[in-house]
Amino acid sequence: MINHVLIILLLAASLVQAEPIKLIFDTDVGNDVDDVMALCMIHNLVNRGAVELLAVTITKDHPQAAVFVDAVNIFYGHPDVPIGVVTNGATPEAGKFNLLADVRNEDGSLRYPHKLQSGKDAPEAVGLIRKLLAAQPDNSVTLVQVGFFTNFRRLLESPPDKHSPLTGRELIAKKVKLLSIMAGAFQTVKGDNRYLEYNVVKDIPAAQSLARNWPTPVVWSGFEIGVAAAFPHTVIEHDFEYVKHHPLKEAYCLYQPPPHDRPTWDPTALLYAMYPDRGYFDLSPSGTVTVEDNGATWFRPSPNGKSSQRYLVMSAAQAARVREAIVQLCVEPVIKAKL
Ligand SMILES: [Ca+2]
Repeated sequence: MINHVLIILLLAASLVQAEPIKLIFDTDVGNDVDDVMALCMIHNLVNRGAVELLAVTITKDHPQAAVFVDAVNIFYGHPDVPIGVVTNGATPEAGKFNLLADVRNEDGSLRYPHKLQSGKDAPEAVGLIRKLLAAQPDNSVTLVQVGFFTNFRRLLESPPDKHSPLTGRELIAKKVKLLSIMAGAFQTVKGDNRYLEYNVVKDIPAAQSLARNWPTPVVWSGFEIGVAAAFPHTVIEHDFEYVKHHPLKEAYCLYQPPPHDRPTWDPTALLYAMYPDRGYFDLSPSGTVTVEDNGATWFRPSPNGKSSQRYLVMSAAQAARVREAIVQLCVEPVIKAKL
């Protein structure tokens, strides 16, 4: 009898729904299509109840970027996700696919409806993040950064404000559980062991400050990881037919059409943050990442184990699993009706 009770209790415990991951997604959407892959994955995880998307913040300084994000959010049925924008940020050019937000159907209606008319109407990112973090339980928020370091560096260095008496660094230490970053390179790339990775070189002082001063665990997905798990272009060609127009398929084709397997840089940083215990990746020893003045990233193991930065390591077998997980999370059909 006691054994039966114990078994029932153990079963009940194993069936307890995990709390959704509280996520802030920081992106330079428009500069490459892998940001859109990651955003679609997030929305499908929201629909599964696995993620609570607190906000999308943007480091691409073009007003159409926020409008495109708003359009994708609405496409997936999440029109109320807060969007924050950078001011005086990097890459002010338009990008290759954010213009999808303004494409119209033959009847004049928007192909991808949106509420925001311009990023200029969205709040500035750092104030928005401070407000959201202040309202969350301690040690509960996951940050995923797949663009430049501008917003999170400014968050780190922000002073107390009306949302919190804490400095940015104190607020992060109190509220943030993990920062997962797509940036840098931690393996030799094309024979170059000092590969200068795009997300770092566009705002090197910000990357240096964050790498030096961030107070929580940080995991870096280096350039080599996304390259080793590139997105199969046949998926773009065949697996979005459930809907007439899909923003990921159209963005991919505008960015660089099939046949082209785009690396999954940003989705790998997201996948690790969502499923750190599923064995998709291994982790380096803990240590420190140094960003040099030219943007090169160097990892040094910490002899005392006190530092809490690591980078992703991925075997060929893991790469096959990672690729498939990213594909399936991208192509999952949009839920049109509540269950
Ligand atoms: Ca990106």
